[in-house]
Amino acid sequence: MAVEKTLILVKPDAFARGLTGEILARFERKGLKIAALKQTTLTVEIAETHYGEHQGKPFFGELVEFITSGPLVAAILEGESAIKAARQVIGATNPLEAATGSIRGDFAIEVGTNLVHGSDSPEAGVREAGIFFPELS
Ligand code: ABT
Ligand code: MG
Repeated sequence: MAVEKTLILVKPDAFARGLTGEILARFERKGLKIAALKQTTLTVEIAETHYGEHQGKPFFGELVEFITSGPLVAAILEGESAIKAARQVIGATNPLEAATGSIRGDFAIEVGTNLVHGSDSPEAGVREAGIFFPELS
């Protein structure tokens, strides 16, 4: 076990639905600490950098359009095994396969609007934290 940092996004769909507080509360109740927090609206350039691993995939255009469509909330969460813990709280990528009790399982239906992002490795956590909070690195 190791203390890790993960980058969380409350995506524009969740922000617009007024789920920001509910979502952040679930991470806090899990035991993760909020180390940084901000509201921002992404430029296409930052969105393409953040989702760089998906460049060329059929859903990439829609993904960038969606994630830049309105304000979102970005947070760095810190704690033991924060990457895995946060992804457990978030649930599977496809909300219809996400467990009840997870954020996506409880509040989402479609994969293209699945409410929350969480880094998928410690390396991604460091990279993504640098994109959203350059002032901290
Ligand atoms: P993110 O936390 O947003 O990265 O989602 P997750 O890691 O659970 O899933 P990945 B595979 O990284 O998906 C990134 C975004 O792309 C969307 N997507 C994914 C689709 O729209 N269609 C697909 O077939 C797949 C595989 C879901 C994710 N984001 N949104 N919004
Ligand atoms: Mg991902």
